[in-house]
Amino acid sequence: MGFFDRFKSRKDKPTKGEVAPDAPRDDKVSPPAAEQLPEKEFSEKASVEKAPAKKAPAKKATADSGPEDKPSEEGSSKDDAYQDDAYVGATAPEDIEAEDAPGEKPKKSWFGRLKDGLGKSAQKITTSLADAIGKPKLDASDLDDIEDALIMADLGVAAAGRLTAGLKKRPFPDGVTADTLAEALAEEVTEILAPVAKPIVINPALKPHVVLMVGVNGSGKTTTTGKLAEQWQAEGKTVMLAAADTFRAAAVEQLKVWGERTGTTVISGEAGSDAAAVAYQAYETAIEQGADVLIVDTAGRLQAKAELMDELAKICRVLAKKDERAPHDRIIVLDGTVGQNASSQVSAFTETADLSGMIITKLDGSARGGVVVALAEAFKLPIHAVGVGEGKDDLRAFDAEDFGRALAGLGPKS
Ligand SMILES: Nc1nc2c(ncn2[C@@H]2O[C@H](COP(=O)(O)OP(=O)(O)OP(=O)(O)O)[C@@H](O)[C@H]2O)c(=O)[nH]1
Ligand SMILES: [Mg+2]
Repeated sequence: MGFFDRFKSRKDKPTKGEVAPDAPRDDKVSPPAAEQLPEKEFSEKASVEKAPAKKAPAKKATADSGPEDKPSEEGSSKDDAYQDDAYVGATAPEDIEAEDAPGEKPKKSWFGRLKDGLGKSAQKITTSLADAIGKPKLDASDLDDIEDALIMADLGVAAAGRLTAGLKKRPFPDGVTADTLAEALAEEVTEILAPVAKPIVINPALKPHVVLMVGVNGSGKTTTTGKLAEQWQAEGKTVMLAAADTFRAAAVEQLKVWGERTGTTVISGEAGSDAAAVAYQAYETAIEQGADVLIVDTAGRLQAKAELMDELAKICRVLAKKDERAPHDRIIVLDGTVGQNASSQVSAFTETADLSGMIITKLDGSARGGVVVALAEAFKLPIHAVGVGEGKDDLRAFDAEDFGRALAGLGPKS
């Protein structure tokens, strides 16, 4: 069964926590397709979940509300269409506060978590350096071994070639030592990454600056939306969130939990309603309320599914009706554990949503973070930040030198 057949049959038979589109509803009306409506009409139908006056604690888990579902229970509340391929699991927001709980094990340092995340890639690389240690300089077979290891560590052929060419040119006046070789490699990697290490710059004149979050299922879009909201709110900006993942009621609930946690207003429509209409309504509301930033969280979609990619294109088109530059940032959220598949994701989403930048998540686990270098070399798109945990503070600006050092198995810069 194709995606739309499954989606349609799901719409006919509501799953737990969802309302069938044709079932009697409460006073809220699903917004009709955004492109068919005069602006005024569908701007009045958004559901606005006001930011709490004070940050409220997360709600306790309900049986099937989604955000609090344990990943292992996810199958019961998740649309079948999203069970395909690499779905990772829904957020467990009760875990998010764990870092603050007394008696919890303290979290590793930022660099420590990054190093863990790059561990698999770094290990392959440092092993390949061993044979060269003690020689006066790198010979052809050392360079071949290093190049192979870099490719195996997900850095891609182009970056691996560039890095080994860079190493070949380097003199080792005191001979090759473990330290001088790793330092040289870290510098070469940093050189590739430095030009793309750029934070998202919010334009205060836009009011709001619209940031669209896209990516495949479970890559970390909603969590990253929450983390960005936290950062920008802390900087004194007014942030609003648009729940344009309308496929699952649970997705809207998940974003609302982030809204509560970060003191951010969430604008949503009915589950199953038109995602583009919700995005448009949210944009209208954010303009009316003078918000600085609107972050639009979208549904995960596989890059190969044309219908889903068309829906994303429609969200972009509809937002551009208000301001032709909108969405002002179009960010792909990539799961750092997927390796080379990230490249095909970036290619496909660039075609549909003209990506302006990337955020790589899950670099705290057993990630295959070497792919970040391959992405930087291949796409030259800004890498805005990396995720190193599930908490609201676990998003860091992308630091090229830290990354280069961690990948070469070195400690943090002094
Ligand atoms: N360890 C770790 N987990 C993360 C990170 N970012 C997100 N996650 C987890 O990854 C899972 C999926 O995150 P979501 O934010 O729900 O992903 P999504 O892209 O919104 O998912 P869909 O909307 O279903 O496509 C959740 O369990 C998150 O807590 C990260 O940087 N590190
Ligand atoms: Mg999501």
